[in-house]
Formats: sequence, structure tokens, C-alpha cells
Amino acid sequence: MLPSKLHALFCLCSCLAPVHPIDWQDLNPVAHIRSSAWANKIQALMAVASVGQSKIPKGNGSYSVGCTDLMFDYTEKGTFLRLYYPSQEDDHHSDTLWIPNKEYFFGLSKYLGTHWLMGKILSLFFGSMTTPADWNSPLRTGEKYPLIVFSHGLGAFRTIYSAICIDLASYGFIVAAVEHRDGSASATYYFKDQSAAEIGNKSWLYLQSLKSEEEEMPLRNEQGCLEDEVRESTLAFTCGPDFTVQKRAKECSQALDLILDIDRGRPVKNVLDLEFDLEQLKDSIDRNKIAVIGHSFGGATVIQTLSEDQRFRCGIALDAWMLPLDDEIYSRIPQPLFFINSERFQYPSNIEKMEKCYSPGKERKMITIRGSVHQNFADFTFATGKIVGYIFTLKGDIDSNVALDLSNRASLAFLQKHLGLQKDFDQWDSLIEGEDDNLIPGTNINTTSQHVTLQNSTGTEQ
Ligand code: 71H
Repeated sequence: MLPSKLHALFCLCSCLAPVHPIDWQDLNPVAHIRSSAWANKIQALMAVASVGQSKIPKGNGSYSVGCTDLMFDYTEKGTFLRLYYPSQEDDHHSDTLWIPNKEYFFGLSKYLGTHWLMGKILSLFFGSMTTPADWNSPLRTGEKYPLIVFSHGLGAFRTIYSAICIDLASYGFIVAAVEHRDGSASATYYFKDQSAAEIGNKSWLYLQSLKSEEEEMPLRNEQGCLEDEVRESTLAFTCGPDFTVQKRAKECSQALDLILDIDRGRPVKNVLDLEFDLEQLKDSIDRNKIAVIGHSFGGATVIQTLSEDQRFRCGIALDAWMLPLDDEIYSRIPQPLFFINSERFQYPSNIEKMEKCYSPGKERKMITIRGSVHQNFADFTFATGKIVGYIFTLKGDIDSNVALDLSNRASLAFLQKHLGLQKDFDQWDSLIEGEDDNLIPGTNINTTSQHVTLQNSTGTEQ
């Protein structure tokens, strides 16, 4: 069970913490550590566990990728996002800090229901890890780019899907990964007033805590040990009044408003006083090629956003968690919608809700990635070695790079079709149909309801 596994890691790590604040990337200097047999043993164990530790992959596309953060306005109601974009090749400055503040680690530790020291440990291991995008590098000019708004999962935040966002940007997209301020992020910040913003005095907002009895419950269990009903009722609790999929959809639309404003040339002053000049984005967006992508709770946000905002031309829901959606929504999504699922996370009642989105004349596609887990879509799948990754279900049986490449290539093919792009992403059209040894067309889950083969509902069918 996950929390106990985390506690086990926590215990292992806390043994190390007082000995020496080692850097995960720098396990070599045993010389600096006061030699005590047990410490060396534990360290050796961790070194073994880190064998094969991989980095967040560079994009496969031909564009260099830049990255910046954008906040406007400074209040809790303002937009906060991380922007990934095609950048100018020549001047490489420095990679982007992956998780830029220690508070995100504390938030993660709180979300996972672990001791706050776990946050310290995570911060120790991952606090200086970078992701391969050029921080604040100038935008590549001379082309208008299609735009993707990306919505994160529950307990996540804007920076944690950089592998997906960087890959898409390397194929010529501008990607705006929002940080939701509805209380569904592990942590986020805003500024109380103008002067706080000026001096950088952040106000932190953490994920709503669960009540004590619910905290005992093993919530989302990828092994599927929980009955659907138990799972659903427990999850329903976490989806309390504060964070709603409707609020999240509004935040996606608001992020789009902001970027389109900047594209129009409206002078916007980034509250985070960064080196990236926002005026570069003027006339950079292909204004009617806009899509929304999200993971888990973010997948539900994709569906809600499509139904509320027609500027989004299509959507991709990565391992969507359908529970937060109201029953009325399913008939109100005219745009094409693509479900990319992991094998291990999905369960019948969730798939049944996806099936409700299907209707004649509406473009719907679904594929499942063999041997994949829920976390295959988020960056932590690349942050640890095989053993640690497997224990914490950050990795599945499939290689994390293979899984993400499949998901991204299928996404690119789908985006080309429905945004009308003039690229060569149609080379991956067969992936949309699930034609690959590592893909399942439709789903691996048996549902009780009668349905026609899911993967075949297309816009041309009657
Ligand atoms: N859980 N987004 C968490 C149960 C599985 C987890 C997240 C623990 C992360 C480390 C272990 C799955 C669900 C379930 C709706 C959703 C989004 F860093 C990230 C944090 C969160 C990256 C991605 C996410 S995961 C997610 O919208 C929904 C239904 N999930 C999920 O929540 N339990 C705690 C026991 C519920 C309170 C895998 C996991 C995770 C470890 C770390 F140690 F490496 F940091 C990160």
C-alpha cells in the first residue's frame, strides 16, 4: 500500500539525513561521509536503487525549447502558468529548475499523507533537478504556433508535466501549463498586495487537507484493491466544495484569455519580474488552433473546458478521472476528444463515464498503453531509478520513455487532424487507432454496459 511504502522510504532516508545531506545526483563522494558501516550499507542500497536513474527526456521534435513562468495578476484569482515554447537555437543559457520552491515538496508530502520530513527529503533529492528547457530564452520568431493549455492532476502543480510539454513544444507548439488556484494543487502561491508582489513576499496555498478518518483510507490504489464504490465515495470526499472541475475549466479559459491578449499586443506586466520579454509573444499564436490537454483531474478539466469554451477546438484527456464531472456534461461536448489511458489506473465506473461521451457524429478515440501506470504521464516517472519507481508505482512494466513517446505521438497525430496542422504528424495516425504492440485499441477494462467498439466512433459515422 502506498502510504506505508512511502513511510518505508522515509525511514530509509531519514537514516541518511543526519549523516550527510547527499545529493541524489551526486552519490559518489562517500569520502565526505563519516564512515559508519550501516550508513554505508544504506547508501550502497540507495545507489543500487538509483541504477538506471534517468533524466527528464529532451523533446523529440526539431525545435529547441524555452521555458518561462507567467503570473497575472498577482491575486489568488489571477492566472499562473509555466510556458514552454519553441526557442531560438543559438544561445543556450541554462536548463529550467524543475520544482522551483521547497514549498511544493512540503505540499507533495502533505498530499501523500506523509510526515513533513518527507518534504525535506524530497526537496533534498529533487530540489536541484532540472528539466531540459532553456530558462527565459528568446522565442523563435517567424512562425505562428498552435497553442495548448495543459491542466495538471490533483496534488500536482504546473511544472510536473514538463516531459509532455517540452516534447510538444519541440514539435512547434506553445504550451501553457496552468497552476490551478482552486486548492487542487499540492501547493501554489500568489501575492496579497502590490507591495508583496514587488518584494516577492509569497502567500502559499496548500491542498485542502483531508479529515482524519479519511486520511486513514488508502485513497487511490493503482493495484485496484478497492471496490469501485469505496474508491468513488472516498474520492468524492476529496473533491469537496473548494476545488471543482468548473473552477478549473474557468482557469483554463482565463489562461487562454491572457495569452490571446498578449498575442494581440496588450501590454501585460508579468508579476514575476523575469527576463523573458512578453512582447515577443505578440502575433506568435495561431489563434484558431487551440487545444486543451490534461492528466487525471486535469483530464476531467479538459472535458469541462471543451463544453464551456468553444475556442478550444479539441481535447486530449490523459488517464482522465471522470468522477468530478456532472451527468449533464456528456452530451455537451461537440469537439473531438481523445482518451489516452494507462492500463493500471482505469476501472469500470470511470470507463463507463468516458463511454457516455460517445455519440454518433462526435469524434471520440480511446487507446490504452500496455504496462503503464497513472504516473507514466507525470515527470516523477523519470526522476527515479527502476526499482524505486516500480515500488512507488511511478513506473510501470513498460519503459517510461516508450510509454510517453507513444502517448505524445498519438496526441500529435490527433492534434494535426483536428487543428488542421500542416506537419508530418500523420505518420502516427495508426497510433490513434491503437495499432502498436504496446497499445490496446479502446480499453482493457470490461464494463457492464453494452457498447459498440469504442475506438470506432468517428465524426463521419452516423
Ligand atoms: N495518487 N491526480 C495519492 C494517490 C497516486 C500517487 C501520486 C501517489 C506522486 C511521489 C507518489 C493519483 C489521482 C487519483 C484523481 C489526480 C497527480 F507529483 C505528482 C503528484 C500528483 C504528479 C502527479 C500527480 S496523481 C493523481 O487527479 C487523481 C484520482 N491521482 C493519486 O492521487 N494519495 C496519497 C496516498 C491520495 C491522497 C502516485 C503518487 C506519487 C510519490 C513522489 F514521492 F515521488 F513525490 C509523487
